[in-house]
Amino acid sequence: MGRTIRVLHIADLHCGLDQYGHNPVRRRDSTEAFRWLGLTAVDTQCSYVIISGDLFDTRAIDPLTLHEVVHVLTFLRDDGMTVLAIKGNHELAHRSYEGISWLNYLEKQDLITLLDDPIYGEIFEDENLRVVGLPWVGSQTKQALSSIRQELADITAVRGSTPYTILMLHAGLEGMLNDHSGNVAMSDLEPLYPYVNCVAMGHVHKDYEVKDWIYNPGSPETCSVEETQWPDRGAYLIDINPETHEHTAQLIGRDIPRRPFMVETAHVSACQTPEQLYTSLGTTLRKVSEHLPHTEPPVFHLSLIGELKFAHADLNVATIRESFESSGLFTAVVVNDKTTARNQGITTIGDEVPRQQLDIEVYNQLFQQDVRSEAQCERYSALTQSLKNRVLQGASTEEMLTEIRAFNAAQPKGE
Ligand SMILES: [Mn+2]
Repeated sequence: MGRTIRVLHIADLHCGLDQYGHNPVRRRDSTEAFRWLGLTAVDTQCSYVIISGDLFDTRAIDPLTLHEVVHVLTFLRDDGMTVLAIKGNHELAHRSYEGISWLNYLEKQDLITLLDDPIYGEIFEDENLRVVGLPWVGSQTKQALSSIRQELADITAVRGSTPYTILMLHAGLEGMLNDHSGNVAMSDLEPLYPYVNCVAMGHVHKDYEVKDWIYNPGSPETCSVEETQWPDRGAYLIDINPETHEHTAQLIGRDIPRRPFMVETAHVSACQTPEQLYTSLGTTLRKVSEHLPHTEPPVFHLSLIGELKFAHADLNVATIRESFESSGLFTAVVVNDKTTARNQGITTIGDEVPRQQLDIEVYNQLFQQDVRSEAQCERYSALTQSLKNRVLQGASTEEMLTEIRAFNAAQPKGE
């Protein structure tokens, strides 16, 4: 067994991701993950770091993110590491008419080697290995793969042998996510098998590998809550024997100290009023606070589910979010309203119904959706209709208030 060279394969770091509304802690989390991976590459004596697209989250990256990324790339360069990158779909030119992305800037600073030919792929080669990189080209990927295969076949015909070869690709592989969509299929990649020892993918944020040949590490940080279901994702350490062309790949995503996420659901159907719901969520907060991760403050995702017993207009998602935020326990709080309305859907009423009667019918159905007004929906509807007529007749605010006060005073007993 000859010498082994080690490669850190990463993608989809999305450095600078502005998640949950200008949250500086979350922005920094993305570059912290990159820093940890850089330190790991040094500690594990990698010779190469390959970044298969989406190092940055946006083509218009902010200065602090650039500074933090440059810091990592600088210590990698000082350590003698070769860093190879391709552009992902998030790294288009800063100004399209000039065609220059921040990755071109990093290359001009001698911090990365950018493989950037969108038609034939660009080839890097040294004494250990060859790397072919194709930037994100979307629907042109199949055509480009065919060109790359032809180019590698031509080179092999001239040289008579091939070095260990990695293909870097930023593309979705069909069938790897539930929606089965992708830019390339296995049948597009298979013709490259005689010329490529390892396909190092990026783009899909879920980790996957196929036949000890295709590797996709997925995102090291969590770019959306759906990604929390893939806890192993984030990076591969690939050990290559350049003589025998054998390799082994180890997924090390679980070791990345990424921001913990807590995902909870709250059932709203037992709550008859907004106040009861807020009380119940207070209990949820107490329970959650007893199970906090022992590391960093987590991102907290709360989904409200079930049938809402009161009017949707009285469900104040911002207030709920603020009540969790004010606990100071979380890095960010997200509240998703997935509740359904009672007596859902306004039933259709015939065309011939007079306008006033149609109005009453619609008001009745709306008031029936809230348990607090359901029993008296006809009284509420009559009041609404009367107030509407007054508005149309140009009544004063005082006249309207007088009617509402009279309505409240006549409230049936026990209500
Ligand atoms: Mn991505």
